[in-house]
Amino acid sequence: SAERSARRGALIVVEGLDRAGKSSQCEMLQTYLAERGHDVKYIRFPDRTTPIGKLIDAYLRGSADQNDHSIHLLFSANRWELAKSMQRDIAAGISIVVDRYSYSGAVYSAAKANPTLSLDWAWQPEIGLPQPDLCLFLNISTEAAAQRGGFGEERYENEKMQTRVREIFRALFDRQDKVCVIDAGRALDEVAKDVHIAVEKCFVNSSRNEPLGTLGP
Ligand code: Z5A
Ligand code: MG
Repeated sequence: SAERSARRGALIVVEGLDRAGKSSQCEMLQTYLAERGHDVKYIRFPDRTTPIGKLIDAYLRGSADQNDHSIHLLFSANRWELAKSMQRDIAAGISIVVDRYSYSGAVYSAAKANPTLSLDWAWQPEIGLPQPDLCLFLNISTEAAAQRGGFGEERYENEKMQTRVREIFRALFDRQDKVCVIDAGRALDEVAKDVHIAVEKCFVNSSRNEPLGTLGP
């Protein structure tokens, strides 16, 4: 109906620890939604293709160093540079599946245990970015993640960092609305089934009757 097509798109974020299967699930979700007639895009953060993204890529690969605070703000700036186009797409009825977002941004930086880089400090630059309608947290044990291949070469891919990231994700999601925790330690299709259920629910009772919100403190 005309009323239906006038609805804005949904902003769906997929978060989680390393190897939880975020990118795999994002791709499957994009296909699932497209097959059901939704206009849908898949984006990922960091977006390593922009000038800021190239700085982030060099940092993650270890070919360039950055001060903890500087790199944190670059990750955030990488989201801000896409915020307008995300808002435009959503208003035009396009749904967006986002692979990592502000939650990873705050958590990985806070996990460095830098005394002047608290979780609260890390969240501040995220305030005002588009607010997801749904955040799916793909939860996986350290052991199950390890079975999907050892640590990679990138900067944060070590046990000490990943353990702290796990704890801080938990602390952050205790104070966020609209978070759906999914057991990602199962087969791809089983995880996907739960992802689809959560997304369908979000599409039905959606905040999409209201304008897209912005992240608060
Ligand atoms: N970071 C940050 O510090 N600040 C920020 O603001 C942002 C990010 C946005 C790079 O992110 C780093 O940036 C990351 C956080 C930090 N640091 N770390 N560590 P990234 O998103 O580019 O990282 P990635 O390497 O693309 O993602 P990932 O977390 O490692 O993987 P994933 O996307 O969750 O999983 P996947 O690629 O879908 O699957 C991993 C493997 O497991 C693959 O071989 C799959 O085939 C397999 N897999 C997936 N699902 C399953 C199931 N269900 N069963 C069996 N096998 C599976
Ligand atoms: Mg990924």
